[in-house]
Amino acid sequence: MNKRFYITTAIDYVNGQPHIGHAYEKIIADVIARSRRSLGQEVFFLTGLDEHGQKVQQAAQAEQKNPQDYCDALAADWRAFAQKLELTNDDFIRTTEPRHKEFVQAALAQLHAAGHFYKARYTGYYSTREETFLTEKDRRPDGTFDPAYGEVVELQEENYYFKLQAHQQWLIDYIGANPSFIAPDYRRNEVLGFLNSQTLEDLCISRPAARLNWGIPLPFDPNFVNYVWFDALVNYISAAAAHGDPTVCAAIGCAPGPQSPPLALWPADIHVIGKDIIKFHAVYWPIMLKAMGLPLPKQVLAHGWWQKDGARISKTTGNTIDPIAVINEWGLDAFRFYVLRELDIGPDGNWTDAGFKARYSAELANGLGNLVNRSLSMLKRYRQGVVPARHDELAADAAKAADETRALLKQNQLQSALQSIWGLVNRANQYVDQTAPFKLAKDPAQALRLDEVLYNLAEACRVLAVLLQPFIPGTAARIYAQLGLSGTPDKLDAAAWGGLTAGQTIGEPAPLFPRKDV
Ligand code: ME8
Repeated sequence: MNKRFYITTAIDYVNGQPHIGHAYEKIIADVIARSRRSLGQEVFFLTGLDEHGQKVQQAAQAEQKNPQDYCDALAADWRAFAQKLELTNDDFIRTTEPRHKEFVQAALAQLHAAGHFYKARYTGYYSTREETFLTEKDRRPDGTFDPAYGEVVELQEENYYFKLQAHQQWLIDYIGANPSFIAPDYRRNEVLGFLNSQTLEDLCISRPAARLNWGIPLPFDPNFVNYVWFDALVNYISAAAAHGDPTVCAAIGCAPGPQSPPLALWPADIHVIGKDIIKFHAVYWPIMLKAMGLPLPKQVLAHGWWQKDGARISKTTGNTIDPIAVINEWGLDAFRFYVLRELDIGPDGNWTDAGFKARYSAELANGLGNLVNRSLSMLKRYRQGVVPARHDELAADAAKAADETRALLKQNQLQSALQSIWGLVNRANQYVDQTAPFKLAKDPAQALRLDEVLYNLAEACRVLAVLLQPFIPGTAARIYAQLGLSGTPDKLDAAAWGGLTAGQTIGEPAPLFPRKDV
């Protein structure tokens, strides 16, 4: 059984509709998943929904629905959203599914039996919005708590705690010895800075069912439900167990599911997450896994946050971007291209409608779209759509783009890969201007030269389709179809120059990105 390249996203809270941040993260993971398949790896891509906890319970209450009905209705919207983004996820996990709940209980029972939990009484402050306990250390200099915590109440209650402190030095050493565990680098340094300067507080892993009942009951004490973050993080291994992953099933003692054949998934290769939830993934999650006797994921890849017009995206201030509206107006690939080209994985990004339109116009309509349309239209007009004999004038430029893209995709450098691919787009457009095929066509003595130019252009378009497939798969498929090629350009090896055969007939050219008056 070959281990698959296992990539996951954060599972989103179902307390509202998806926004650009959710879309961005899922597209990053999808492009990496498609890239790895294109490079010949077997991939398993997981995404899903985080359905328990106070946020969801309160959102359901606000709509006077029972939480399960509320989640079921919204889950349909979120699944449809994944389809709208053309995600190639292999599974979609919901934390209210029996397969997940049973697994969480098995993991909790095992950790409890091994002595990782203790029960204690807590007196202090609690942020309902963040579902987290606060201490005096969390107060700002003026004595108040950050408004991001929402209402902070004083609380006294008994709960179960997970012993974290004993693992602190191990985790510091692990992160030090595995520099690619947290990416980008500056996020690793932040986590190390935190771990080196503060003593880890034990993690409260329960909530009294009397206060919050929308959660997974602790198997050893039904008066409590599991803290939503513990429940949520476990999705990455409960899904693996559901597919019969031998490593997870051996550690947790769960029976593999009925599917056949079982898949080897764990450890995950990449958890794609946002910067705000790095502590959960790079501190709590590794310690949970260690306590369960499981290897750690190979990488936690943290992206930044989108803002709009320089301000934090927020429903209350109304500066949201509805990805579905953008996709309906401009097309999915324009959206996928913009978020990946505009923002590298790491820093925060700023969405402006003007910036979106400028990239659409310059890079998609006038760049790629114009290149493909004029290349294929000229081939149709001057050679009845029949591919001339092979010629290698742009072969070195195409090989450079392909080699760079291959290397960059292996490092998940999506933005740089797009820059490299556009190096070829621009070179080919420049080649049209330099060789002026429309002039060559007027001179019968230049017929051979025109053949050469037309081959180079058509073949450059084909190579571009292959390189672009992970990013803008619909467009890549359209370029292939317009070239008269069957199949999909889904293997990077096909980027080798010379794939178009002399004598084959292309299909119908049609604009890929219609120009819009903006
Ligand atoms: O945190 N820009 O769920 P969530 C970019 N259920 N990314 C953003 C963003 C923005 N403006 N807003 C949110 C949760 N995100 C938990 C995760 S995983 C075991 C549990 C990202 O719906 C955010 O960083 O609040 C996170 O990675 C994802 O969207 C889901 O956020």
